[in-house]
Amino acid sequence: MINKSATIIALTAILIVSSFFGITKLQNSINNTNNNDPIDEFTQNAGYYQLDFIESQLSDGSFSAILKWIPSPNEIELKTSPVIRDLRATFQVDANDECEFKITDLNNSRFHLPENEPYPYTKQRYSKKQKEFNLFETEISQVGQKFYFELRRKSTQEVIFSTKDYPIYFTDKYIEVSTQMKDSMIFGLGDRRTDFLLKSGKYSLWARDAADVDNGTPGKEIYGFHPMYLRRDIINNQFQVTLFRNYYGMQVDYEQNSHLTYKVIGGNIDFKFFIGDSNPETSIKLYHNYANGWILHPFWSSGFHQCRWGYQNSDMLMDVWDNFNKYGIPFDSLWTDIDYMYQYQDFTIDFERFNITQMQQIYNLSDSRGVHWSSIIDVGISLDSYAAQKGLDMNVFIKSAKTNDTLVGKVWPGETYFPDFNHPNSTEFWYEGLKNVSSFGIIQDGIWIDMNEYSNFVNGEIVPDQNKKTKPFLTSDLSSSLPFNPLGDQEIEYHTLSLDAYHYSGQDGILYNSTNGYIPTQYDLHNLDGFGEGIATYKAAQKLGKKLTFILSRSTTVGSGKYVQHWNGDGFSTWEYMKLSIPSIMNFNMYGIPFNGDDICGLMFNATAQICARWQQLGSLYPFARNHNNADASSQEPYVFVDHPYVLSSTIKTLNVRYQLLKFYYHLFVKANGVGTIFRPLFWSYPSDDNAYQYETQFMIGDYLMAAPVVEGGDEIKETTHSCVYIPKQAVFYSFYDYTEYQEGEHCYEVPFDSVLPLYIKSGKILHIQDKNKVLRSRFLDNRFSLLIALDQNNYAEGSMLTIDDYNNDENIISNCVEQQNCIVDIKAQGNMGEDNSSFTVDLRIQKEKINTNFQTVIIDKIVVIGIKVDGKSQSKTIFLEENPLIVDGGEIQLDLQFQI
Ligand code: MIG
Repeated sequence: MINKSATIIALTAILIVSSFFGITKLQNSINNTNNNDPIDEFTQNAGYYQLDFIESQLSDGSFSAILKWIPSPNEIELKTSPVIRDLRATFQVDANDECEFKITDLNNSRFHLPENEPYPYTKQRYSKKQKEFNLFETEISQVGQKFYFELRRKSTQEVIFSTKDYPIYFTDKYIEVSTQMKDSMIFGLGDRRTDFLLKSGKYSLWARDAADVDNGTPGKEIYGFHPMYLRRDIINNQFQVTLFRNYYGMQVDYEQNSHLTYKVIGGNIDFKFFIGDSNPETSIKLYHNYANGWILHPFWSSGFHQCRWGYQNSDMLMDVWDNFNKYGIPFDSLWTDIDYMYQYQDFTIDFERFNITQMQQIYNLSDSRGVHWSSIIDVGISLDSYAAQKGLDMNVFIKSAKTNDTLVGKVWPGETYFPDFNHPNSTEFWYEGLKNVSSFGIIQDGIWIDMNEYSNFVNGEIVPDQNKKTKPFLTSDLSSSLPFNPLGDQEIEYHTLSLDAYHYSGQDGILYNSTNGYIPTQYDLHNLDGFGEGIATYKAAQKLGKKLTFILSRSTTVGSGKYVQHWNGDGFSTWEYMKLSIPSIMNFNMYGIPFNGDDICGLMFNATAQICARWQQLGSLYPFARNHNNADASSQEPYVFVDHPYVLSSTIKTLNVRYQLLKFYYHLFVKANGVGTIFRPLFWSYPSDDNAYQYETQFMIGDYLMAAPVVEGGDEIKETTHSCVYIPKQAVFYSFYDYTEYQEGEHCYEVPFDSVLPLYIKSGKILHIQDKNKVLRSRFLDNRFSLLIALDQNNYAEGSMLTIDDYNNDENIISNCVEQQNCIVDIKAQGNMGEDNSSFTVDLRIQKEKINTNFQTVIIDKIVVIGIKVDGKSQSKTIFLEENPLIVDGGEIQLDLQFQI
């Protein structure tokens, strides 16, 4: 007591000299020390939900139960958020490895998203829905007792989810629910930039335009909304995925090995569980299947991309294009950022600065040097533009609750409206806009949708004041009345739209079909804004005749992968951001948007030569590889570092490797058929090796290749960096470059600045690569391959490849592969050492995967057998088949290779 009053006296002394602004601030902090946070006041005195009665029970284990709030005598209810006293808890078995647990109000009348397209929904899968086949079991409290729910894995008895020792609060705008988290490690809960293994902390989920690194304090979330996590039970080495199917803003308080608490400002308690096994991929595939899978990108987009904010005119584009051509840097697309537009207005080109003839030359794909045009579209529509008029006529903009008129915010072009992608006309509106862009004589092959959180330069909205010349911005009363701010000190309307802004209401709503007249607000739909734009853009692109679409969206949510691809958004040209790009890409693979990348060499700040070289090396195996820079940083195209020629030479070398692997990489996407991950952490292939979890910057491409990028600074004089690779227990890898064998443990070496990405082939795998030294555009990769057969301890290896000769024709890929997966052959090799130890044979078999496999001609003209053990040492043997190449064009192929060693 004495101490406290002493503090207050000291503060009063400061108040005398501080401004009025200062006074309010200090008083706030005094209030906080008195601890009258309404949530604390409520939860510290609140009652609990009692299990009133069991309503129904099914033989598969499903049930529903009625809960009743038992208030405590000294309860202090939240002013703006009354307790919902009567609830229904339901547990539903969807399959033997998939189930859900929900708590809703009795009429299920609170806002929630439908469970059908475009949203993720439960697919009917073949499974015997009988209790004894379930991989899980449940336990709930006794009738008349405080309600709890527990889900366990039957085989191990590990707890998957349990509210047993934690309260449940269900009020109108504040819901709290927790689960125990013992002996667990978790991954996910994005969108954020942080390590892959989630540390204890408070994590906000809310779509926001920001470039923060998340250290576990609230308000550090970024663009997307993915309330799912993958959990590993450490004791049993089992994996499962938990999705919280609630799209409202939330905060997750996580304490490693203890508990995880969701604090959310609306909706229902709605969990979906996917029960995998000891292979993390099993759980993720179940999750992706539920999330409607992900879409295949066009082949060209897997090439290298060059972008910059600040290519202000077509002369500058021409200069970049010339330099790429002159230096022979492989690339497939040259991007334009907001610079190309007329006064930053969507669907326009500023022809004064961007000469259409020059553009037509760069983007002419019949010229061997031509590249694809990818360009940005922002979500805000300038009030001054033709598109605004059109949009007003079609009534497709988000409305202000303050003016009951179109909401006005501010982005690059000045004041803007924002499309309401719930409006049935919005699809047509967006299509008209994109069609306009395609009428100028160049084709927009990559569509980049930015600022779609929605990002706004003012907080809330601009409200014109008739009496004053100024136009103040205003936030909504709704946000100030929320009992809980999931973003902590960060204002929830900071740089986005007012929460009370409203959307279209009607049965034909695209994102939400309102049947009872309910008008959805930004508060309900904020985290779906980018999702809505993604769907509209996808539909427009389809209508414009694109077959496989490439739409790069900054904001995403559960299910976005069916429509768009993604990049990680803004970051700095620092080692920290470079390193964190790796877990971000792994995360988006888990979220079901595997074609993802980070801005190579970093967006903000000046990239040093060393960072840019290392980032080009790392980025050469990002699924999506684009060098991107902002307007006020120094140039960072690979050729500008004239004092450090290693940037250019290592970029070319490492991109040549990318192009050698381009068809192999693409084949992994085709083979995955819209579910599963491609770019993965090391432990994905070695889940039972506890050490593997510590190497977060080593990554796997499928289950074939492992990269150990250099992500730290080195010796500027010697121009090398000391770097290590960890090989998991019992694993064997071979260098991709010289086939040296690497056995379990850590191996350290010097990596020159001027080098390729350290890369290793997993033993037991067959890669198909294209041994071309310089193919500068993906469309010039032919149908000739080399097989790299990396034998395991039993002299066995396997792989697969596509039976497609033209990857550039989308129609060809779609009709021969995508729908039925009928363009794949399996390749198997069994090696045998001759009796005399001087000859070795390889029995190579190529078999179609499906009866109705479509065969176009694929040629194998070189085979490298790696890992032949001679006197305990690993050797390799290269066999050239140029005279008599292996032609994969149907049937079964069997080849016996015999050679001396
Ligand atoms: O307010 O279009 O993340 O890639 O270069 C910044 C300019 C807007 C943010 C994107 C970034 C892009 C930039 N944009």
